Amino acid sequence: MSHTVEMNFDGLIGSTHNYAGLSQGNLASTNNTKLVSQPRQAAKEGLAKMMRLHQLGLKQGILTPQERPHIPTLRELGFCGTDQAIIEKVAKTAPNLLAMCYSASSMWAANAATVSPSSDSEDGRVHFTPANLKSMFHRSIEHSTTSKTLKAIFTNDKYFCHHNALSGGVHFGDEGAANHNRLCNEYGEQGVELFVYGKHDFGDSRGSTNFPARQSLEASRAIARKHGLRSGKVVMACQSAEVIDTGGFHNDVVSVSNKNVLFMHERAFADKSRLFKEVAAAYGEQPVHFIEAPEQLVSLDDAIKSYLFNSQLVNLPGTEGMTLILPRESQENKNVHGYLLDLITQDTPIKHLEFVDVRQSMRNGGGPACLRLRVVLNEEELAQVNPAFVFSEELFLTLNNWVDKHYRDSLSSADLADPNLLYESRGALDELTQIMGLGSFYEFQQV
Ligand code: SUG
Repeated sequence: MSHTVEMNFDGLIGSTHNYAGLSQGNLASTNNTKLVSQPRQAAKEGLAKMMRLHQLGLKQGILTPQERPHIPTLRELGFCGTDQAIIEKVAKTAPNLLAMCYSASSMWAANAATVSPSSDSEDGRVHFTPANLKSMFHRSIEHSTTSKTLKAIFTNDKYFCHHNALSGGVHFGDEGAANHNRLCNEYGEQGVELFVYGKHDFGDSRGSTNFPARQSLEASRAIARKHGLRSGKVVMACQSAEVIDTGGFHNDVVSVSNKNVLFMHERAFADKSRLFKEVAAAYGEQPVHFIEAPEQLVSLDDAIKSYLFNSQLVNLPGTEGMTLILPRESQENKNVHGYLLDLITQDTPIKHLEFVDVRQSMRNGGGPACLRLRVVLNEEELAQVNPAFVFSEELFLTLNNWVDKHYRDSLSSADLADPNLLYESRGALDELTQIMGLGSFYEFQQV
């Protein structure tokens, strides 16, 4: 069998990164509303994280930011005139809408799509479904460009199959890989795909939540069908309502998987014993390690504030045992750090800790795991990936210089009304398409 790897594609943080308080139920987003952001710092933190993982020997890729502000959305909603006139008008009459069309939220690549490796799908191809992100307006405008980006990276339809984002409104609300885990012995072997939903939309209000439950069971089922997953190898599990109401808006805020390990908070799921039973039955003979952080040691509140589980659990080449790539905030929380130091001495596959700074993203509720989309690829598939999107030291340097040239040091909510920001953002993306060899990729380049 050819060697198969898990490649992480991180979202390059866009030049309009700001704190607009757009995501109800995401406490960082709400609590930091109108805080002044630092786009340059944000993008550099993201690039430094990619560089670190690349240096640690992991395959790293990149997803390009989307065009923001998104003038086509505003035109679609009835605003007309020059682009500058539209910005001025929306700033005066609908500032919240302006902020939504300015959000750099496509940086959170875990919400870009659900990806199923070729070893799980009936037709032996890698399947991609861009997430429709229906529950938040600012995110619901991402999927068509996400789809275009994924098609530009994974071009060969002999190996890759691209589906449209699910239609059907909030009943089919889909948040992508943030609510999807995969368990396997080796990446290249048949795995068990674990879909985690927050609501069952057709007529069942059990477990209803105060904060929005974003992923629906109906959406998860549709994706499993479309990806051609084998029925005995799919498990559907419900997020606990308590988690959603404590601020765990996506399942990747309270659990993370790698190979045969599911690392989670003990309260992450509505029915834990059923989940364990179903996963074990689907998985087969070899054991799955369910590693639970007990409430007594790490409260749900601490877990969500520190984003302990929004980490990347990885196997580093040449290193025995698994490594957790964690946000710095989980080192700064005494309880959480104490728990982690003890965890790596226990008899589990998790043996190493690595902390990264992604503070600018964290202030909008996006930790290390939110910033990446995992794509499992065998050697042949890997050879088909568009090399422009593969991370290298050279690309790191080029993009750092590009950020220095184009990004502002700081951005306040009032700055969004400044039409110069629109032109600066376009200037940056124009140069980015040259760096990445993307041609006229963005809508503003096509008029
Ligand atoms: O969808 N925040 C994002 C954070 C996404 C985190 N992703 C994962 N958990 N995988 C969201 O809530 C906030 C934007 C603002 O308020 O300006 C925001 O969209």
